[in-house]
Amino acid sequence: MKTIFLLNGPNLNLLGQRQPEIYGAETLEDVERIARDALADGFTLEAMQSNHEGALIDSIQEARTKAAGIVINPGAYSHTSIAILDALNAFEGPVMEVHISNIHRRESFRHTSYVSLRADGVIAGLGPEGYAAAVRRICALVPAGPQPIR
Ligand code: CA2
Repeated sequence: MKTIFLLNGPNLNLLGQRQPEIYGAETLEDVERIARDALADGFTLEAMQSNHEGALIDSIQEARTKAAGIVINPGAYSHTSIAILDALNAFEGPVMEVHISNIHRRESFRHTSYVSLRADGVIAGLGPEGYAAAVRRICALVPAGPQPIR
């Protein structure tokens, strides 16, 4: 079984509770289920959300030995965190960056993402469906066979 890490950053625990006009009505739990439903055979999903940059970095480092790929919505850290970029640069597998909203149609400070410098793909504006597309892409990119022991 190969593991995909699904990481959600700050404030995404509030999904479905506020600003549905931007982020939709689905909760974080819904998003994690949508992502899980998109897994190909032989893959499993490990999901976490944190409001703390260091906790996200700890998970990315953990992924180095435990995950075949990472789907990450870094939230506002996308636009600020060189530390998350550095952690992702130390991960060898595919990385998909997801934004629920279309960050390019929003304030200019959301138009750049440090994480995009590392991501193999970037999805923005598809709503929760973006997580499913990202999971499908990771499954397609990861070679078949057992997870290598690093
Ligand atoms: O569109 C996205 O997924 C974002 O990564 C979401 C971040 C934002 O800072 C990025 O620019 C784009 C914010 C997540 C906040 O989520 C909330 C959800 C419901 C209510 C309040 C905040």
